[in-house]
Amino acid sequence: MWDRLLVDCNLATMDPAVEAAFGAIENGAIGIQDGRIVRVGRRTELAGYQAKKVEPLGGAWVTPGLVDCHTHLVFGGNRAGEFERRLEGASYAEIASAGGGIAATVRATREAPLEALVEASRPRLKALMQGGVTTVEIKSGYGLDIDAEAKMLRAAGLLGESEKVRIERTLLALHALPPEYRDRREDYVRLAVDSILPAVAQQGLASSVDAFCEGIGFTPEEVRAFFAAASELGLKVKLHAEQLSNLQGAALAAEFGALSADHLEHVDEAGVRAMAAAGMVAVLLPGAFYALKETKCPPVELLRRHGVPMAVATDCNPGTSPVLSPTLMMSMACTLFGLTPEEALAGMTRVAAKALGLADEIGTIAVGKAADLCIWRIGRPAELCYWIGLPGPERRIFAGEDA
Ligand code: DI6
Ligand code: FE
Repeated sequence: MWDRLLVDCNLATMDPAVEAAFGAIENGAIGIQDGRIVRVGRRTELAGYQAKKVEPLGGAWVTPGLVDCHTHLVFGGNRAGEFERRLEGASYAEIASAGGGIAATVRATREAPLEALVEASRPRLKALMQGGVTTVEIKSGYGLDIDAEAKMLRAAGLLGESEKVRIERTLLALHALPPEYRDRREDYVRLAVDSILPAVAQQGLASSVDAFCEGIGFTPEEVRAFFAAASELGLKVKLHAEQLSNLQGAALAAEFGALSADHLEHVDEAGVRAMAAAGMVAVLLPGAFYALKETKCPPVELLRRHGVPMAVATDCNPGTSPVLSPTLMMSMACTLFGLTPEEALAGMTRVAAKALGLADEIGTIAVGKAADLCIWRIGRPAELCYWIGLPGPERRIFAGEDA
């Protein structure tokens, strides 16, 4: 006797083993037991089974819960004032030299007590959840010292404990040079590698590390030192690479067996080849592309040709991607980058799960996976990408429970 049996629904399983677009099973059914999917198939194939609760869904579509594999959603304050000034003509550089930009968020994040940081971040997490997200990756990177980076990661952990969502935490110690290290960058990199990283690893506050490899961020050699130390400590690595220029970050990440390289507007074929050989995911972030009014798209055709799977994420952050809607990112991935709706939905489910190293656990509707599901009142899966500003699923199921 199962806990739940969902019937009278269509399934976009996103399972490659199901040979149809979107892994679709029309007139399907899902059996759920102890928070896991125990059976998936056509209604007729599940006819003999019983459950405590049999739930007809009136012809709705069921997808895997959405996975947002790249966010910076824990931070203090916000930068709406800077947004207004930029619209009035102020440049990003002017704002930064007046103490704004990332430095402003670092100040606000350091000042906020842990509880205040949790509560400031909760509405953003709730918005993503209402949009259909059941797993979120959250990065640090606005603390930039041991205590404040640990505080950010603790805040992310507390959010995960108090909301029906899975949280994966990433230490992004090499995000920006903190103001007090302006003329001492080597000292800051040493602090990140020798102090912040081991402290975070020892307290189990993150499962992976990330860095911003860019002219305005950190050099490949600085990133290499950080990745080498992180790998020694058993942490997975991923990288903000080739967003504004090509520093061969994707290839560097590949050397460390990275989970993903993210942004990638400026990646070249050598970088894509290295990613393919290392089995990495390309995480595409159309919110930042849009907000920065970028014109160079990530090389989607090249990624396809080399078989590099593409994830799509919000990059939710206060500066370059103040995005609160996962389905809007799927829409933009199609319209701005040329993904198919099936690629975009895979990018926020199966491929995003792979980008987090959780492909065995979440990301498709398949036997053995966590029962993280979204129920959408739509006529076909492409509607998830077609509507601009879709409010979210009618219902969300997290670990087998309504959420
Ligand atoms: N990529 C970006 O564009 C930013 N961080 C990053 O890794 C900007 C974050 C911010 O402005 O707060
Ligand atoms: Fe980012």
